[in-house]
Amino acid sequence: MNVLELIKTRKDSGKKTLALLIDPDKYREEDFLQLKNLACFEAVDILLVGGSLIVGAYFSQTVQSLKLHCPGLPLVIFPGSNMHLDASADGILFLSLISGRNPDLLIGQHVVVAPILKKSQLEILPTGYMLIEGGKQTTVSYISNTTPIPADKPEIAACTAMAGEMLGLQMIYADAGSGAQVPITSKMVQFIRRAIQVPLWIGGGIRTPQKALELYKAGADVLVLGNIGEENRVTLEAILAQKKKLVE
Ligand code: 1GP
Repeated sequence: MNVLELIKTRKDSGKKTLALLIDPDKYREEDFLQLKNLACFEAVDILLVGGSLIVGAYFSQTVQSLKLHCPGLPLVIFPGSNMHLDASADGILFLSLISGRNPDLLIGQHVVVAPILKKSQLEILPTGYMLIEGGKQTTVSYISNTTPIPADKPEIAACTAMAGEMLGLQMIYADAGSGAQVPITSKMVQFIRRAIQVPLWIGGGIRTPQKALELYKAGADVLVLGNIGEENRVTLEAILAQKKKLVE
């Protein structure tokens, strides 16, 4: 089953999906192996690798290490630019930054990388990426040179997602950005959910089991956890354990 089918099948049967985002700059194999051996790790459905700015040269090494240790788990690239590619992954979020008005990230980089992706075996996941204001300027906002959608304007987020779906994008990912002070509100998630049928990804600043549950209940199909995995392993385990128990 490919990644999109997996997410849609889970969505259709009322199951929520959890994606763990691994930053190649912070990946430590021994730490990951400890996490992988915990019972709650079963709650992870997708491994995402990437970020808007990758400083080190460990992108491919990280993808290959994760694939080696988790051969059965879909591994999806979350690219910050068209340089973030590795053929060992299963798929790539082919992101169009629809909340912004930077043509390079709406279509420009896609044109450059399209022939390379065409020759690869990677599953292409056309995804409308919406950056939502999350309390402070994030790396992705700075690097992408785009203004996030204001956190208290759920109708803008809903209309943007609607337009993305109408353009044929297969998923919508609303992101407050890595390390956001404030995650996306449940109200905004509800607005977006009512506006679209395609799977909805939500991420950025999710740091408690309560918030994760709230966002799932508001209509998120996929939650992305990034920083919490690096900053607070105990909380990450609590969120995973809760997702395993309450949502499955
Ligand atoms: C960022 O949505 C992801 O693009 C994850 O954010 O690192 O804040 O969990 P965090």
